[in-house]
Amino acid sequence: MDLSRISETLISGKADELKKMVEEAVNDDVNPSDILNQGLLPGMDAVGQKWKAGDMFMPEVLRCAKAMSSAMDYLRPKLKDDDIGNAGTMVIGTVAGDLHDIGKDLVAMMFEGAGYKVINLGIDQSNENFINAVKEHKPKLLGMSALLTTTMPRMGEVINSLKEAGIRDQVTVIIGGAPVTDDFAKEIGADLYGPNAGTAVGIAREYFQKK
Ligand code: B12
Repeated sequence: MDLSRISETLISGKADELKKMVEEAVNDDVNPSDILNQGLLPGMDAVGQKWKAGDMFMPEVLRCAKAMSSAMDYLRPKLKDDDIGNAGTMVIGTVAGDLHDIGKDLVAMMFEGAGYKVINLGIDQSNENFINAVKEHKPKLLGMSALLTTTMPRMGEVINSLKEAGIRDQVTVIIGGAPVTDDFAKEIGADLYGPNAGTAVGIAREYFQKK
């Protein structure tokens, strides 16, 4: 099967058709990891790029994200342990007082696709929840999202709590969200800033390669 057809169907946001195609590919003995890496991920990447360029609007992006999510629900159990988690673990969540999760979930999906085991804490996560999750899962990456200028400071507080708990150097912190900037990330002592789901994985990859 030509896996670019999977990408195209994902970009068109047709969830049922996409799931059918992914099932068909699995039944045709296409390697599930190829379906992910050569079909779904390039598709989702293109969605991110199109949105950034203003060629796609939010309702369409959401349709694509839902289609990706339901295809992943089917594909995930078929991926080998090697495919999931071989890049490391990522804990991600939206900070306390903030209920926005669309962008965070896209970021989570991209990292999952890139081979991370992603623990998505959800929205409105207290500083304590972030710290407890880092202690419990010992992730390579901690991702925090904030969409409100009023909740951005929570990110700095979590980083300070990591320092107080003596575990700051055990995890790489990546932050993002519409009002977040690279300067803000530097100011609060985050390691990385990801402007969007399409580029965040690459930014993290480059960072770990240099490290
Ligand atoms: C959808 C939305 C909502 C939805 C959220 C639904 C949901 N499930 O998420 C609802 C209706 C609930 C909502 C509520 C509110 N919202 Co609202 N909302 C938006 C809106 C229109 C779109 C956000 C979105 O989903 N964008 C699409 C995604 C794909 O983009 P993104 O979130 O930016 O994420 C990308 C990047 O930022 C990055 N990223 C995001 N997180 C992370 C994390 C990491 C680790 C990395 C690397 C990258 C990354 O990658 C993502 C994908 O490319 C924005 C406007 C805007 N243009 O941002 C306002 C906006 C964020 N909301 C705003 C406001 C004020 C509110 C409310 C206070 C409104 C009210 N008066 O009730 C409440 C607050 C609720 C709360 N406590 O959180 C303001 C914030 C203003 C400010 N500067 O603080 C905005 C900017 C609208 C505006 N212009 O006034 N909102």
